[in-house]
Amino acid sequence: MINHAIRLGADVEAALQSGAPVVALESTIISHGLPRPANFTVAKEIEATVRQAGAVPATIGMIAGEIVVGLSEEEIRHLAERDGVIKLSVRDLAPAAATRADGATTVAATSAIAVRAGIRVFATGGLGGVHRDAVSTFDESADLTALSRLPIAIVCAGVKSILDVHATLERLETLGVGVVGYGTRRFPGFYLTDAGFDLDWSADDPGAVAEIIRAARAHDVHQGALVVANPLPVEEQLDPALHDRVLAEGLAGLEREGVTGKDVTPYLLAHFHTATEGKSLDVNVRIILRNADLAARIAAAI
Ligand code: PSU
Ligand code: MN
Repeated sequence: MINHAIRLGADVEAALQSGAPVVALESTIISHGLPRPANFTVAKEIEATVRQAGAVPATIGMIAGEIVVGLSEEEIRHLAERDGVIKLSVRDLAPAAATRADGATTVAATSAIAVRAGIRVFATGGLGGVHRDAVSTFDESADLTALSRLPIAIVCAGVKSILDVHATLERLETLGVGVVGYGTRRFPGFYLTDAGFDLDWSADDPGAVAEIIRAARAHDVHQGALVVANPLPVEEQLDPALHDRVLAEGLAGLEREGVTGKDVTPYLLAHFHTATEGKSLDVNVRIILRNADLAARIAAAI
């Protein structure tokens, strides 16, 4: 019989035991969201950023069927460089474990594992959400339903701009997921600073976010996640005209090549990275590093 316990990295275990701040990090962004060889370098930079800001990074993924919270550098390299690493949402974890697969966890799976391990702050790039053609395809990321039932704060630059952002915000409301703008009352648009929608709540520093998290814990009434939406400064965003053109091409490519389901997001991100000649990659990396830094400061403030 296989032992299906979750393995904690040594640093993460020590930090959780002593109550030191820990930030969860996902691995799908490494295996499926960023191109090689930058993905491995960026994964290491994300961890270094979390450490510099005073927290312990816990990159989460699956190695040979074992869920690991706090992957080692060699394990991260494995997920970054190997072919056949599976994109794992929550529902995939058990079959992947039973067949001893190597897998990278999405926002949904990473948050579920993080909460199980006792980690309450998570940094990523952009959330999954409602896809633009969801009315006919029903394609809505499992990130949304996972966040509706998980007490975790997730620092992101909004939802990916490849999605129907308005519909995603409506679903977040329905599902009871909190959304607070970091230093803004406008919802960020991932590659773009502003997705064009107002927010009801904002917080201006890590302490203010930590206070919201403490209130939620004390009340023990709201069980869903808190999305901390951290926009890129305008001068660092992708050129909006370039963004709109590349996105339109990418969406047409999906149709032409018959891409559906879990391949849609990786396809569109890869299209951006090639069609912008790496400009979107630079922006994506900036987004993730800024979110990692903020998440660490929030974890330290709790
Ligand atoms: N954000 C990024 N890059 C990514 C993703 C998010 O900047 O690769 C990944 C996350 O793991 C997220 C997933 O959970 O895309 C959503 O995929 P889908 O739309 O198939 O649910
Ligand atoms: Mn989907």
